[in-house]
Amino acid sequence: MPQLSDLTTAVAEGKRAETVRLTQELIAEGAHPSTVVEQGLVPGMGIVGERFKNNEIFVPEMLIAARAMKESLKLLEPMLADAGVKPKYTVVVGTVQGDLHDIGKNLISMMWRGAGFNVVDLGTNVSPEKYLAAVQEHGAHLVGLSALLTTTMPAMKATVQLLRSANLPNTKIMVGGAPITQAFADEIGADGYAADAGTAVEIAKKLVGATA
Ligand code: B1M
Repeated sequence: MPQLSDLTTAVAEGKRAETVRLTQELIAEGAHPSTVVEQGLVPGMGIVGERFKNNEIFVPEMLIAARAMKESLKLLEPMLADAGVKPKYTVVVGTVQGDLHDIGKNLISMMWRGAGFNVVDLGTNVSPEKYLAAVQEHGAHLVGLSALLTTTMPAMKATVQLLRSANLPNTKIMVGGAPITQAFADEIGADGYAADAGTAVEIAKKLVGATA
């Protein structure tokens, strides 16, 4: 029987076919999809990040590992998003300008869909203006900004500033991503911050005033 640690190793080593196979096997053995994500896949990317920081691997290896994780997430998405409820709240989500990291943002989107939100995903490298246009077009109750680079944190701040200047009293702003902290969220005037996908659901529901 496969272990979650085997999946962590497969992602860290960028073994796409093995990552998919282990994901399938773990699910077949009864593992919960969010456990597979949080205790199998995410730690694998943590290892990749450490190795990259220590110059043991480079961008291509990071990319290969990311592809393996994405393949597995594709498989898990229907299970994570199977809420069966009619969406009542709309969330616009994206990774901020200059930032191409999308795995965390995609994971948050899946969890939000699973929690019954209508999610409008703008993708990566999203300019402040594009967020604003989408929020206005969709009448979003919440806008989620993700940033993975310290160098793109200013873009997050600029986006919050633009959204605030547009006076949207019914739209809450939520931020997250590896370098983001509650202190930074407070400093730039966001309404909410979450460190991980599970908390992101909890905070999003609280911000829009969802009861269930
Ligand atoms: Co990049 N990268 N990367 N990278 N990369 C990091 C972020 C880094 C920490 C690696 C390291 O040095 N240890 C480092 C940033 C350092 C810093 O800024 N301090 C880094 C760097 C430097 C770079 C480049 C500059 C490298 C280069 O080119 N020299 C470059 C930048 C490109 C760009 O964006 N302009 C780059 C490129 C890439 C790849 C393209 C190769 C690839 C991304 C592929 C993709 O996303 N499609 C990549 C990867 C894979 C990583 C690491 C290894 C993994 C990121 C990831 O997917 N994690 C990462 C190291 C790490 O994070 N340990 C690293 C898994 C994911 C589930 O977690 O995204 O953190 P995460 O999301 C979490 C939470 O943060 C939170 O919930 C999620 C689930 O728990 N969360 C939110 C995220 N968004 C949220 C929003 C919310 C709430 C919570 O509300 C709205």
